[in-house]
Amino acid sequence: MDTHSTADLFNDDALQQPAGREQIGEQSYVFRGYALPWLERLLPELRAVLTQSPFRHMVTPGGFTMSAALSSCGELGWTTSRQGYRYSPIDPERQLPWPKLPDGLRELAITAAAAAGFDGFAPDACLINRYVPGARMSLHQDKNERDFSAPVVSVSLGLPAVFLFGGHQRSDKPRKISLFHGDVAVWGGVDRLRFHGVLPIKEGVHPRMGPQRINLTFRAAG
Ligand code: MD3
Ligand code: FE
Repeated sequence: MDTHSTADLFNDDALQQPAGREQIGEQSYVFRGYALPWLERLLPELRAVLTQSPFRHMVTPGGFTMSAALSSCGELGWTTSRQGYRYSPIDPERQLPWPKLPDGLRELAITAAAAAGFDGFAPDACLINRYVPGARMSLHQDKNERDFSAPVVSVSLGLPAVFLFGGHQRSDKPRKISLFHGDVAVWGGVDRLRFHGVLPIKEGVHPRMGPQRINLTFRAAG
C-alpha cells in the first residue's frame, strides 16, 4: 500500500499523536512518549512486581469478572470483590502485603505530576491493569481514594487504546483520546472526578510488550 495516500495522512492515530504535552482538560494532560526514556529502568521493576503479585481477574460487586486483569504495588492496592471496591494493604490472593513501589516507577510518577503542575505528589498505590485484545473498562469514576486533591498519573504500555474522557455526569458524551506505548496522562483538580473508560483493545502484537496493553495508575489513596 502507498503509505503517503490521503487516507493515511488523515488516519485518526496520526492526527492524535503530536509531540509533547497535550492538554485534554482544564487540569488534565497527556505527555506523548514521556515514559519511553524510562523504560529500561521501568520494565525490569514491573517484571519483579508481577513475579511477586501476578495478574488476576477480580470480580465486581455486581458479580461480573473484569476483562482487565489487575495487580498492584505500593502501600495500598485496589481490590474489588462481591464485598465492594476498596484499597487494601494486603494482596488478597497471597494474604501478604503488596510488593513495594519501586523507585523508578515512583520517580516517573512524581516527575510527570510536577510537569502537569502538581508538585508534591506522594503516590502510595500503583494499580497495574493488563488488557488483552477485546478487554475494556466501562465508564466509571475513580472515587475510592481518600483525598481528591492529589492527581492521578497513568502510564500506557504496549498496544494502543482509545480512552474515553467523559464529564462529571455519566450521561455526558465522552471524548475519544488515543493512548499509545509510552504516553503518560495526568489529571487532577477540577478534572479528578470525571467519568472515564477504555474501549475494547484491538487485536495486535506490540513489538516490545507483545499482544497486550499494560496501564499503570499512580494515586495517593490512603
Ligand atoms: C480519568 N484505568 O484503573 S487511566 C483505572 O487505561 C482506569 O487502564 C484506565 O481508569 C486504563 O481506574 C484509564 C487513564 C486516564 C487518563 C485520563 C483521565 C484516566 C482519567 C482523566 C480524567 C479521569
Ligand atoms: Fe479509572
